[in-house]
Amino acid sequence: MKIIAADVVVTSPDRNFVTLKITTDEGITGLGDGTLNGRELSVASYLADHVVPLLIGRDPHRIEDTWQFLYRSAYWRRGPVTMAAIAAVDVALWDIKAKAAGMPLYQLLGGASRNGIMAYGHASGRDLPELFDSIRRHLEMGYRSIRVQTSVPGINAVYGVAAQPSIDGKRYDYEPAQRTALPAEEDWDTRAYLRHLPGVFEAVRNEFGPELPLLHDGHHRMTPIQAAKLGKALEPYDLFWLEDCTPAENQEALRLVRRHTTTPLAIGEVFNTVWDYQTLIREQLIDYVRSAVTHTGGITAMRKLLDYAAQYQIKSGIHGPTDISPVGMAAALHLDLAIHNFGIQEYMQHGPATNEVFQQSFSFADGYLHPGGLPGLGVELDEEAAARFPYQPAYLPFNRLKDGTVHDW
Ligand code: GCO
Ligand code: MG
Repeated sequence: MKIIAADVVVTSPDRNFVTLKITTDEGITGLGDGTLNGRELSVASYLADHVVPLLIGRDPHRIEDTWQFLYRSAYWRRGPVTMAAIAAVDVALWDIKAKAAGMPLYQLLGGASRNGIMAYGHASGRDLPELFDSIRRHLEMGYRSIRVQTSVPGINAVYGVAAQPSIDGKRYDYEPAQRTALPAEEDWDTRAYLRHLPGVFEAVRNEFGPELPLLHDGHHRMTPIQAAKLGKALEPYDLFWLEDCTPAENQEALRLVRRHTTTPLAIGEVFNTVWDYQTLIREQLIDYVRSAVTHTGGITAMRKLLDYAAQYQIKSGIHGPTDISPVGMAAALHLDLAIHNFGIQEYMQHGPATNEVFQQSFSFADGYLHPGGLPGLGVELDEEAAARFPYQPAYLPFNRLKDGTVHDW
């Protein structure tokens, strides 16, 4: 089999997505996700200008060789744009291989290690009643594990909190990127957040009981000592995890957090290679790996990263916000089903326009996702529908402290 074409499709149904479609001389096609929120066009150019010409004529079955070739022959290593582009190729090739084999992709990764994939959804509220409503709505939608984000008194806009409650009761309408020409400015105060959050978790536990798995995302905003303090303060509420408590590119910082708290820690959605986790995994400073298949070099690289983590009893918690396309989500689900050290899968639901562009075969019921039984990833791209939604500039916001200092968002 030979690759005869590779097309980059940029579409913006509910938000921007970058998709690579690889076509073979035998008529089998494969899809890969290269969406990088707020930097979509860079990945599209990396693919179209520098990668697609290298793919034509290659044997699509040689996935490991293609991965190593794209990684090493660029000379320049790592980085989100490069690794998202490599991921798009890698996932498209796995899709082709599985379609050629006539099997759902998870079968090629070793087969199912479980019956379903436990998923968590994002509840949020500006105050407790709104937060409780959102949690109830997520339970009705089938979620059995819930991430809790809440406004903080004195701060105008906080990461993860929907501007208004969902109208149809079915969709979660928090979307990190905003369709603005420039990034929006938000405000932040870590001390106010640290004072407020433990009380919120106490109220949620009192209302929903001890069993419901609860998660929280610190979104890189704390110093190590602040993160240690928060982890300790949240211990009575038995979190499933505290995510991105510090800007984790300083891996050693987690030693200090770990020394002070038994709250489980999840890190890595902004990482893109196994090297970003070297100290974190070897010293067992985290409990969950948060990388996205889409941003970490695809299934080939994620499998290696998660196998490495497994030796240290560290589990998966694959990134799955709306900025991972249905193609990237499907790739995550096949991997989740196959690996032994699965932890949990993030699942933020896409909107109707996205579901029209990407026809999907996964299911979600009673807390569990399943990728379905179609050959390959189980996702098809409707290119005519995609063409109806051209790219729209959209950016993630950023934070400033009260005195004007730029802070992690
Ligand atoms: C999460 C993430 C996202 C990111 C988003 C940025 O845990 O789901 O923090 O919401 O903010 O992916 O593009
Ligand atoms: Mg996060």
